[in-house]
Amino acid sequence: MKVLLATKNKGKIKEMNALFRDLKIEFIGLDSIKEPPDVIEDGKTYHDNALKKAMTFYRIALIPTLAEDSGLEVDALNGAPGVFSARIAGEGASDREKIKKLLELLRDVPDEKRTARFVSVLCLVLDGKPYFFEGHVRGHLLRKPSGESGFGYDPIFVPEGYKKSFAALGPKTKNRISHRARAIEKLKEFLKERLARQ
Ligand code: ITT
Repeated sequence: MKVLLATKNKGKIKEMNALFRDLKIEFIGLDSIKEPPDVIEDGKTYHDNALKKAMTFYRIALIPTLAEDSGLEVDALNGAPGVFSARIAGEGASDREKIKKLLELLRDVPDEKRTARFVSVLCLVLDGKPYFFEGHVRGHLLRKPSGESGFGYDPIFVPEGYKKSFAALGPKTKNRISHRARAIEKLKEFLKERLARQ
């Protein structure tokens, strides 16, 4: 089965490819589309944004299309940045700038109140119909970045039950327990059933 992976985030592409290694799915990237449009992520929810991204590219490519919207919800910020996680430091800001901005917002928040969760919502459009899969992971946020792997807020997010950040734990551990891994687990169950019926 060929699936268009509708994301421009290289970190996500790498993780998705690793997480789908055991299924017979060939991912095609957005570089296969001539002049891919920029999708404005103006939805109020992850579901709205994931649907908009998946549907936009499905209508162009007309093959099964997978998109994801994800974010980091910080308890001390009442769930922010959430759907704005990619734009917390303005459009086009680097991961380093985003982390810096978040750490500034959390400067006066004590260690025991620095709890947060990552959320991943996948939208798969198959034959024009959307299917959603959701995953979460809880953890807490460090005061300064640590570790080199992953992307986004990985250097400051320590998952529950661990002492190191996702970036320090490395891809093997992250891909077992992350929000994305959990959402993809559900999507895989769905696809296995579908592929068995074909
Ligand atoms: P696409 O829309 O092209 O998929 P994006 O980077 O804009 O790429 P999102 O709109 O879903 O993706 O933004 C989610 C942001 O949340 C992302 O840019 C990261 O900063 C952060 N994020 C999501 N998942 C993460 C993870 O596994 N590790 C670290 N940060 C993550």
